[in-house]
Amino acid sequence: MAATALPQRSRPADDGVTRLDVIIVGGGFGGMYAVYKFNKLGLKLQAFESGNDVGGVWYWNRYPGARVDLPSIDYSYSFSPEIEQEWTWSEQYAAQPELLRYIDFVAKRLDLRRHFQFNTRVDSAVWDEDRQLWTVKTNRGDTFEAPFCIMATGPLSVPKKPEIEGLDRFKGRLMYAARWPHEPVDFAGKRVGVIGTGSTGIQIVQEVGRQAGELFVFQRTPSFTMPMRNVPIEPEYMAEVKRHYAGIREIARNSAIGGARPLSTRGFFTVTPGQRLALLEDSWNQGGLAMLGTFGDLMINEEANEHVAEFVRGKIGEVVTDPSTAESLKPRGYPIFARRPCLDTGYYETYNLPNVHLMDCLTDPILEATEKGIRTASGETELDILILATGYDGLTGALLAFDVVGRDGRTIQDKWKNGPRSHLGIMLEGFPNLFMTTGPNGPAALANIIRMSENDVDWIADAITHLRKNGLGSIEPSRKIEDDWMELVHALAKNSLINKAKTWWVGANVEGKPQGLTQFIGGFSKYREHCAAAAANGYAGHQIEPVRQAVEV
Ligand code: NA7
Repeated sequence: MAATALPQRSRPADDGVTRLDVIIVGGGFGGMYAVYKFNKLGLKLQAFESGNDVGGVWYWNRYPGARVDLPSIDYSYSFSPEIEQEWTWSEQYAAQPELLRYIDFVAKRLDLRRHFQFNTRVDSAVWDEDRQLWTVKTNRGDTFEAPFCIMATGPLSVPKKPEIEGLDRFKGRLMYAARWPHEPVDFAGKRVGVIGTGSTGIQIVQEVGRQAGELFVFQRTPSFTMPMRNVPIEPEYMAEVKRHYAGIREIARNSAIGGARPLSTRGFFTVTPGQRLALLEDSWNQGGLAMLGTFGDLMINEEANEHVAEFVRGKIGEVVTDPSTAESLKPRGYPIFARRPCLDTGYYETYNLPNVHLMDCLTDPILEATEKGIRTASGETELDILILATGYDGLTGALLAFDVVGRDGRTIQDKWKNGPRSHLGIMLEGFPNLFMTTGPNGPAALANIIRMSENDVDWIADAITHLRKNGLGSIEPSRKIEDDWMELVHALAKNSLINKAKTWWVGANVEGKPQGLTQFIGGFSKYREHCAAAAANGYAGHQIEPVRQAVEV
C-alpha cells in the first residue's frame, strides 16, 4: 500500500509563490489522513505543522500519565487494513508513548512526513475571489497558493491562557501540561503543585502523587472520574481483533460515539431501584465509560442523572479515608457527564497518600502566583514545580488564532463573533473551498475523533473530486443550509443537560468566549447520514461556481 510517488517537495515559482492543489494545516490524526488521502488522489499538496513532528495532541501532551480514554482498538485508523494488521496494541487504553509510536509507524508506513513543513505556523489564509485560490502565508515568510485549504487544526490544540495573576513572578519551574518537555522530569523530593482537575490534571495527579515529595492539587471544580480498569491486550485477543476489524469498524461507524461501546435505550425509571444499582455496580466494575451506556436518558432526565451522580459520590466516599477531603472531591452543582467524564487508575486512592494534599479552591480560592508558589485566601504554598493543567481554548481557538479571510474580505473572527457557525462543522458560508476536519459544529468533543477525521476527510475528498471532475472552481454552503444546520444543532442541544456545566464544551472556560453548546449531539452515525445527504444530488444546497480562469500548478 505504498503511497503513490508524488510530489517532490513543493517549490516556489519565479515569483516566490508555491502553487499547489491542496494546503493542509495540522499534523494530528486529521492532517495525517488528509495528506495520505489527497496524495493518493494525485493532488499536489503541502502540509504545515507548528510542532517538530506529526502527532498533534499526542506530540504536545507528554505529561506523566497521559493516556487515551477510548479503547486503543477504537482509537486507531480504520482506512487501511494493512496498518490494522501490522500494528499490535499492548494495552486496552494506550499511553501517550505508545500512541506516538503508532503515529510514527503510520507516518513511516505511508511516507507522510515528506509532505510536511514542521516548525511552521500558518499566519494567514486569504481567499482570492478572482483566481479562486487560497493564499497562505507562513511564519517563515513563505507564500503558497491552492484552490483548496484544509484546516485540520484540531479541537484541543490551543492551551487556554491561565488567568492566574503573577505566573511570570514564579521562580520555580512552571510547566504546561499541553507543552510538556521531551526529557523526563524528576519530581523526587520536590514540592509540586498542579492546577486543574479535568482529564489532564487527574492523569497527572495519580502519577506524580506517587513520585513527588509533596503534591498540592489546586482543585476548583471537581470532575466525576471512573475506574479505567486498563488491562494488557493479550496476543490471542489481538489476533481475534485483527480477524474481526472490519466488523468492529462497521459497528463504530454506525454508533452514536464512533466506537464499539454499547449504549442502552433503557430509561432509568423503567427498572427497580435494586436493578438500577446492580446495573451501575456492574458498569463500575467493567470500568471505562461503561456507565454512560447503562441508561438512555441520563442526559435528558435530571433526576435520573442525579441518582447516577450520587452513586459515584458514594464510591468516592468509600475510597477516600479523610472525610473532609472526600467531601471536597465529590462533584456537586452540575450533572454527571455534562463535563467530560474522566477515567482514572487509582486517582481517589492518591489522596490517601500522606504526601498528597487537596487544596479546595472553591472554599479557598487562588489569589495569585508568587515568587515562591501559589497564594490562596488562607496563605501561601511554596512550590518547586507548578504544573498548569488548565485546559484549552477548545473547538474554535486554533482557527481564531490566525487570519482566515473569506469572500469580500470577511474574517472568521467576524463570522464567529457570536459563536461558531458552519455547515456540518466542515464548511463555512462565505469561505469557498475552505474545509475543516472535526470542526466546532460537528460531534467533535462527543465522538471518537479518529472516526470523525476519517469521515470528514473522505467527505472533503469527494467534494474536491466532484469539482475537479466537473470543471468547477469553488464550493461553499449556501446561507440557507448553514442556517438549517445550526438550527438543528441548537434544537438538539437545547434539551441536553450538557448545557448545565461550565466547560470547554460550551465555551465557559475562556473569558469573553460566546457561550453555548454548538456541538451536534445527535450522534456520530446520524452525523454521517447528514454528511451523505449534503453530498447527494451534486451537493444540492451548495453554492458552486464554474472555474473562472485556469491556474497552472
Ligand atoms: P479541562 O477539562 O478544561 O480542565 C481544566 C481544569 O483546569 C478544570 O478543572 C478547571 O477548573 C481548571 N482551571 C482552569 N483555569 C483555572 C484557574 N484559573 N484556576 C483554577 N483552576 C482552573 O481541560 P483538560 O486538559 O483536563 O481536558 C481537556 C480534554 O482533553 C478533556 O475534556 C478530554 O476530552 C481530553 P474549572 O472547571 O474551570 O473550575
